[in-house]
Amino acid sequence: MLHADTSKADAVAASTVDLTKIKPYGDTLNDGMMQLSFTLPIPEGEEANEAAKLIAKKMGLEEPAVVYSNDLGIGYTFFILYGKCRHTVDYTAIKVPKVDVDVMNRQQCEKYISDNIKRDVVIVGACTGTDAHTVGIDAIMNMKGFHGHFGLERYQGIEAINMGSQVSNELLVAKAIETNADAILVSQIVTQKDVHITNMTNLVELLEAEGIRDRVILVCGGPRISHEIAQELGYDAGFGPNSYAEDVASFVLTEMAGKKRKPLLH
Ligand code: B12
Repeated sequence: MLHADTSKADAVAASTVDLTKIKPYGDTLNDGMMQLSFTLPIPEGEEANEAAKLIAKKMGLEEPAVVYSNDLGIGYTFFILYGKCRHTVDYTAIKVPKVDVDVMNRQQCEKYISDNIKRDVVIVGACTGTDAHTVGIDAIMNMKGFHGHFGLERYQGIEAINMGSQVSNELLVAKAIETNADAILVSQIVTQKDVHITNMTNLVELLEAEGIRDRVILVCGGPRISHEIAQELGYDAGFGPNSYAEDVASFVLTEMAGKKRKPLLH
């Protein structure tokens, strides 16, 4: 997408890009220039710079240059390098599985509830297992939301129950049953030893054991979560970085109205 202040000359250049062979852009189109940063466990100096350049070369960067290096104080050095990427990708061949929903804004969601669902929608959410990163689930559920997008608590017609972080799957399922939840939201960041996969799969198994998996809409999110991963793990949808409450609300509401799910107790 071109920014509003992009000059006409740049706009012409962008329209002539061969989308089957795109590569990074620095100064002139297709120059391949890119910047990368990393840390090496060696002290700052000429040898360290050379090591950083060799790493970049092995990664396929041509003419790598160290433009910044900083001694981290413990025999480690941080680098920023520029270099030319020689690879291209075919942008036209890319297909990313995405949540397929027309996103409504908050007011449209609220109208959708009163027109189509005609009762309050209950959504229970938590950051589960050992994961203590509350900010993501708060961004989606809490009143103030994220980046100027109000959270679900702000939506008329949605009862949003945010259980916080380090919530066990058992507790989350119990809460969903107690509140007759229409949807369960799970936030997961911690991925050491794929702990998020075990944890997220365990939730699906618990819901199945309770016989309620097909009666709740199950949504997950987090910086490493994609719709594809979510579906592989048995979830209805997955949301990654830069998702907002309206994305989730639109999905949950259209799922509720579209599919004839038998809700928990409604
Ligand atoms: C803040 C922070 C912490 C804080 C958390 C405080 C809190 N109350 O949340 C503290 C200090 C506790 C912490 C601890 C740890 N952290 Co930390 N932390 C971060 C940090 C800096 C920011 C995360 C954040 O708040 N992002 C902002 C939110 C808004 O973004 P988000 O979570 O992606 O959420 C958005 C989407 O993903 C999505 N979303 C998220 N959840 C959900 C849920 C649903 C249902 C939906 C629809 C959408 C959705 O919507 C949100 C808004 O768009 C990140 C690095 C970074 N810059 O990302 C590391 C990071 C996440 N932490 C990391 C690590 C390793 C840890 C520790 C293990 C460190 C340690 N060795 O102790 C511990 C783990 C503690 C634990 N038990 O979980 C790693 C994770 C690496 C990985 N494997 O992916 C990161 C990436 C840092 C890094 N580069 O290494 N951390």
